[in-house]
Amino acid sequence: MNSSKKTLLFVLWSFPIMLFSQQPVNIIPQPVEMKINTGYFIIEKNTPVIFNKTNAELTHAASFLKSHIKNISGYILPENIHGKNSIQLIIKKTEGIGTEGYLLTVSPISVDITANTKAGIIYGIQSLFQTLPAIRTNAALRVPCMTIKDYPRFKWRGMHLDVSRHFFSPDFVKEYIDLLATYKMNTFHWHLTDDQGWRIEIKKYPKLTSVGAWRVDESNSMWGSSPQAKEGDSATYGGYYTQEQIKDIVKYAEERNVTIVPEIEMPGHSAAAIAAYPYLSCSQQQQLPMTGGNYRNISSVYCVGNDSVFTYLENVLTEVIKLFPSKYIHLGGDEVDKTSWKNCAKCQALKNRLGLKNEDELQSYLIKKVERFIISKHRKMIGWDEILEGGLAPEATVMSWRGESGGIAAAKMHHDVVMTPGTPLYFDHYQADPTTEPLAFGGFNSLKMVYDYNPVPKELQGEYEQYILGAQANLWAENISTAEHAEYMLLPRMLALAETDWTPGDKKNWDSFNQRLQSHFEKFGQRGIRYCKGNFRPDIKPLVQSGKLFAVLSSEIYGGEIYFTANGEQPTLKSSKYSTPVSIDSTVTLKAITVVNGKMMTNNVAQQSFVMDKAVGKNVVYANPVSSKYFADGPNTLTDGIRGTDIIGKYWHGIEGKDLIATIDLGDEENIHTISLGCLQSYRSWIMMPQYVKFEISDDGKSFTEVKTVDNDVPSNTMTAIKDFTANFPEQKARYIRVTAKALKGLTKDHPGKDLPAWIFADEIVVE
Ligand code: TNX
Repeated sequence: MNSSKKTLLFVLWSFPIMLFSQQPVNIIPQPVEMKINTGYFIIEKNTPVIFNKTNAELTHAASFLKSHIKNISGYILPENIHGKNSIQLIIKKTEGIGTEGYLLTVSPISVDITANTKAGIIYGIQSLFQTLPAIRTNAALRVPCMTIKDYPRFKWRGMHLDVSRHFFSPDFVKEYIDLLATYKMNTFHWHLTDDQGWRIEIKKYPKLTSVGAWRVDESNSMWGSSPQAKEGDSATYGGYYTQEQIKDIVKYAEERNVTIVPEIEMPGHSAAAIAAYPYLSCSQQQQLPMTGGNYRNISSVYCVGNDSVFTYLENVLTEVIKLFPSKYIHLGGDEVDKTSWKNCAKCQALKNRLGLKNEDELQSYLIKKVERFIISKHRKMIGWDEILEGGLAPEATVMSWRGESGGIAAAKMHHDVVMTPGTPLYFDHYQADPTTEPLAFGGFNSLKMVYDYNPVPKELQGEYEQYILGAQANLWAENISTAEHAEYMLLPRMLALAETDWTPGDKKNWDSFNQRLQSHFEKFGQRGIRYCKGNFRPDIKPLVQSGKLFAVLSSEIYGGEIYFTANGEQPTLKSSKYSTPVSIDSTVTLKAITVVNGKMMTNNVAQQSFVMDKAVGKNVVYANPVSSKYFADGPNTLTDGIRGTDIIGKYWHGIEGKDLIATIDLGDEENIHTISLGCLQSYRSWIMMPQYVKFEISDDGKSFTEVKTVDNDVPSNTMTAIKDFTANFPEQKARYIRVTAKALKGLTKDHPGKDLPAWIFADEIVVE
């Protein structure tokens, strides 16, 4: 080929790329159908917005569009001037997109957004915004040509905010709502009342805010052990929303198609209300709102046997219902300590009069009675999954937070359900390596865990699926006192939830999401919004394939590579680079780091030990049952060859308040000289070392001989520790091994849960 031909070919090949190379479209949540075409529509200062002015909803949507364009460009777009290029908003009957869906068509001469409702128009506008710069710019506003057909998978796409444990300003609440709306979330669950502060002005009960909204400032203490308020202390820390502010926020949310579901907690989590009006409790004692999580000598539950409590609740709800147009009113109902009812003459008299079996039925009586009131006001009641206990109110919607089981039970009873299980949807839990993160409530819910969540559990697929309204994440604020920290816990996990709630399951793709996310990070950065950069610690997971054990290493970070060692040394950039599962043939500890662009992302190394010993694969029998909440991989977790790490929800067997007594049958008599049991201490999660561990052996499984007892030497105030209790002894023959980890009598007196049962967490039993 001569050189001029070569040049010509080069020009032909590269020409379309130069002309038509598109800026990428990184919409989150991923639209149902999207096709990117060549070319752009350019929004200029005189680009008109065309819509039917007689339609108030379209008029609102148009001003929403115009005000954002003005913010980023300074342009004040004209309305309804017919020129060559325009942006059109059209509400008309359109098949296949439902009530919240939209069609967005961008060509070089027009942007058309079509929907059945204002909600759809707003979502079309949000998708359009995501293609534009996030902050004031002099650059051209170029929108890539494309066609989108889009609608949500679920109708409840929720995000919660606890404003009681810490108060957040009205401006921040608006910013929060704005973030929800950007990602097409449509429900804001506003947790307005709790033990540590009542946050909504109620005209009939002014003390709810003059007293209940203010607590003694203990912000320098740990939440769980903060000193309680004493009579005479001055309560200066807090705040509340006036009814005028609430109306303004409701309107702001409505403009963005966000419904605010207010939560007024009852009968528990009500210490602040009781501080304002002591007659509401059984004891009727004076108190101040709680300063933290120490419930000693505090009344936090309304008296159910007192009629004036119901009058109060109805009066409060009447004002709440006037302020919030939401179909749903959240009544709380969680974590009710019913002891005060057991000791209260009025509550017991009511129980006997109604012939109720227990205090759970008293709670159910209260919730059902208040539900009737809510229904009489043409609203619907929603509550936490404890409202199932003692009988579910007839039309209640259930918010399943203690895992999915409450939600599954409710759906099977034909009740609507919102899924919000602690794992992975509690955004007050850690999202990255706890040693490098701000203090969180505990737990671990990474971005990918949120992304991978499916709101429809296996048990409900098919017939019961229709009862799942959607998924919601909760942001409890015990440890979150600033707007920046709240944003940090929210972002980017809410974006993963938004895609889970909106995009059909088969259209979700983690790698694509992770890649699209990068441009949202850039925009957060430009806007000064704090977000978490993610979990840099690699994940190490066992994999058994054809009877062989492997370790699978992965990283959530976009572009992350993993380097690892298997010889105990700290991994560096010179260690082995991970590509395929590592075969595990002997006792080994893998250590791994994440590397991005040739840079180690954290000094904190992921570590997982695998053991090969005489107990691996053998059956374990427990004298006291292990908690179903901490059952790890099943009954033989103590002998599965995988050691528990500092991640609590993984690999550990947990037992509350009782001795852990495990017996292993080795199958045959073996020569043994060492037995050990690994235990975890995690002070803030009430997990403590046992008093001691006793090791016994036997050849018949009936009569056992003690070989050694090893005392604990980890101080009770150590926050986190993993300890192997190890017995070395002269070699002996044995077939059965019994290990007893002795429970503490109760949590120690320095602990916020003083005298209450502690947990024992154990993994693994190693026999050599
Ligand atoms: C449980 S979730 C609670 C909240 C706490 C939260 C901390 C629920 C219904 N109750 O009161 O803030 O755990 O994660």
